[in-house]
Amino acid sequence: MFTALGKKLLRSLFVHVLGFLSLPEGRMVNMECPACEVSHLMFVVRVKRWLEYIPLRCTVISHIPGGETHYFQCNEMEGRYVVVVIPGSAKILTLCEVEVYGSRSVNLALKGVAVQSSLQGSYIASHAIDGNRQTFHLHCTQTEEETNPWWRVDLRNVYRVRSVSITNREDCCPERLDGAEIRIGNSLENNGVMNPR
Ligand SMILES: [Ca+2]
Repeated sequence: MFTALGKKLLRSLFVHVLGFLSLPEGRMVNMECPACEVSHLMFVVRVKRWLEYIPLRCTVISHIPGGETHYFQCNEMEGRYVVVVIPGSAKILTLCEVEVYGSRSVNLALKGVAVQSSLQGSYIASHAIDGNRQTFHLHCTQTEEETNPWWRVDLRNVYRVRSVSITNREDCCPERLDGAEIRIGNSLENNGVMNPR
C-alpha cells in the first residue's frame, strides 16, 4: 500500500508528533534520535509561547443599531480585564451597558471597576456597568473625540468569559461603535488594548 519512502516518511512524522506531544510531560519518545530532545523541547516551548499570543478574537463589532443590546460569544477567553476599544483617529466611544458572563448567568461586570481613556461631560466609565441598559446619559459613558478611545472593566479576578453584551446608545450616531473591538486578557500593557480580541 505504501512505498518504502512513504513508510519512512510516515514513521518519521509519527515519531516527531509523538515526541512533540510527549515532551511537555517530560517523556522521551523519539528513541531514534536522543539528541533531538533539546530541539524538540525548544520547538514545543516556542509553539506554546506562540499560541499564548495568538489573538483569540472575541469580536469586532460590525454594527449595533441604536438602543439595541447585542451578545458576542467569546469562547471562554480567560482574563481579568475586558476592554472595548475603537481603533483609529477622531473616534468617540459611548457605551450604555457592558455585561460580562462566565460559566454562570451572572453579570461579572457588576462587581468590577470601570475606567476609560477620557471623559466627556458626566458620561463616566461606571455608567456602563450600573446594571441599567437605558440609553440616556445618566446610564451611558462617553469619551472625548480622540485616537483609539477605550473603556475597560477590571473584573477583580480572572474568569473564563463566555459572552459579552453591549448596549448601544439610541439618541444619536450608533454607527460610532462600528469597528469597535472587544478584548479580553490579563495585560494592562497600553491600557489593556493589547489583550486578545
Ligand atoms: Ca448603563
